[in-house]
Amino acid sequence: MKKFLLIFLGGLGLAAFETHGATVIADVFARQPTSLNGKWHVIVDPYDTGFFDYRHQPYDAAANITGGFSLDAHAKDKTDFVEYNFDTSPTLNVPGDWNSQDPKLFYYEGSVWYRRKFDVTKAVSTDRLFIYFGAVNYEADVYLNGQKLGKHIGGFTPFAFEVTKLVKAKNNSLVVRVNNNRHADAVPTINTDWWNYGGITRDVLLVETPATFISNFRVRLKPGTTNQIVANVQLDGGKAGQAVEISLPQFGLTADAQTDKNGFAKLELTAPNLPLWSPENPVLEDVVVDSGEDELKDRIGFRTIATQGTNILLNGKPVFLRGISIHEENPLRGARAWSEDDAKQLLGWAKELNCNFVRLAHYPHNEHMARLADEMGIMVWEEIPVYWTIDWTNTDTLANAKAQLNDLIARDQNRASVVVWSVANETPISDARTKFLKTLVDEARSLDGSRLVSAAMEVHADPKDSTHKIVGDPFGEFTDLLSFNEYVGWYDGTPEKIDKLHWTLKYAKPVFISEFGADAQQGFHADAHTRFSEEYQADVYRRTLPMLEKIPGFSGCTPWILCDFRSPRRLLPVVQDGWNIKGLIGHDGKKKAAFAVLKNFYDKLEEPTTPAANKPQN
Ligand code: GCB
Repeated sequence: MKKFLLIFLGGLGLAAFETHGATVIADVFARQPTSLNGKWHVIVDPYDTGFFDYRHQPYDAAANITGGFSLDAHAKDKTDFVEYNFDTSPTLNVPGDWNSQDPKLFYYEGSVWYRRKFDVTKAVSTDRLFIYFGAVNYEADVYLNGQKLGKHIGGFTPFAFEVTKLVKAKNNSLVVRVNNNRHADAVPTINTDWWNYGGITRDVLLVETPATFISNFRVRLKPGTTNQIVANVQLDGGKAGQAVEISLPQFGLTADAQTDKNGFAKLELTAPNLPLWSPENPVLEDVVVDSGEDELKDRIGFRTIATQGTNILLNGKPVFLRGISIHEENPLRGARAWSEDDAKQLLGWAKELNCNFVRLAHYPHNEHMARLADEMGIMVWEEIPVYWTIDWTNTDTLANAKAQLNDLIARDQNRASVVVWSVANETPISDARTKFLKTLVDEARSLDGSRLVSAAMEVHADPKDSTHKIVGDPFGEFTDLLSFNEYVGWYDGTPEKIDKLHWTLKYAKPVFISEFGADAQQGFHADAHTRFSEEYQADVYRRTLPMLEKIPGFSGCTPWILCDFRSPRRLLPVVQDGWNIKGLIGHDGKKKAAFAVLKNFYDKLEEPTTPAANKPQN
């Protein structure tokens, strides 16, 4: 399998990255791909029998020897011994997690083999073909017609394999072994507060490209300007000196350049009177990237995002992030979200709350989310699943986290809505942890110096006074935001404690509260002292929001969380039953009382006009 080397000569110098056996194909939906979604035959294989062929020869992944179920074999006559059969096996929907599709698979963690047959008619005989997966959780071993294409690790980022030479006109057999076992050295690791949905959870596409194609491109404002556009274009399969053109047809603007020996070209154009993207005016421009043989069209917004002292500046003006955290789950189905309709549902609810910002926790969500956020005018925090405790000293674990960050940035770098890359959530302080995260921050900045980089950190209490909260994680030195999760009133005391809090912040940066909240069972009403009641949760919100307003530099928050979501850690019968119920919306889709409290706060909040204008100082 060909490896791609994507090289971007960004404004900050040389940033090169190599993907792990597969690559992101940028702007994949613009290529009018053939969908391979639908019903796939599946074999549930808890003992990984399919990794051995039916005569029990061991499968050798390192030597790339294929065997077992990947051969999609059939008994040739009545004496032949084949102990599996995709044709007579049940089916599951792709995209889709397996847990919500079959009660027997609800808690299942292990391997499932998927098979789909397809025919191919190429539009142009010299074109290339790729099989593209939006995401597979967590490991995918992919085979076409019995040949291994490669392996992908990481449950939330896209990958593609070239199949030009392997594909036949008729009856191709695409087999994927999906395994969602949790591992101590993986990203995320064994313990998470969300459901470990297994399966081919996003679109599978057959993508046709010209022999030399635009594998990736990045178009954005030149740092420090609002009327200069700079574009990096990467061709795959070409020679040096290939002409590349970028245009914004509605402005009559065009620039061209030639590729270097790596197939890379950098272009610049001046665009006076370019309207800037913002939540109030989420204007997207048609952008066309043309390499002669290949052409891609996208709709891209232009804006700047920066910090200055304790302010976040969008297009040079202070902005308050009226946010909410979201998991990639449709609560009405109790299933992994994946479609444009799911994205509309989730972001529609965020809009109802009057949000201008969402935190897509705790891993990369599907591409529709950021694309729709671009159109709806919602700023986005995107995150990789470096969550709680990770194997901080393991170099493979770091490489895995870096690869997920690379793939996320490669996919969403043209989305104006995305303003923050988050490299972690609630990671306990240690030197090894700080070193690990610092490497990720450096990586994010070298790939994309045009966005803020952060992480959801922890808060610590003064040992002598539990109402004195200290935000002093040494990692805070390296992030653009001072972002942290706090649960005073839920895990830490009762709501009255919120009123007594006082804070020491060790860094003069914009303060962003990435989580606070409380459990509430939708429809359970009691007094505000009764845990799990809507009134208790609403009281936590009522007390927390004015308390946060007193923190100097308070620049936004994403309370936990928009909707209830499934979590195997939440075991209280009747009340939780396997759901984390901190949602402002229950898993019946009904709003809880706290929804209105947050909405009311956001409705009344005045946009900061001068630095820190709406923030009372202590
Ligand atoms: C957190 C975690 C989040 C949990 C949440 C909770 O701090 O970041 O993943 O779901 O608390 O509900 O406890």
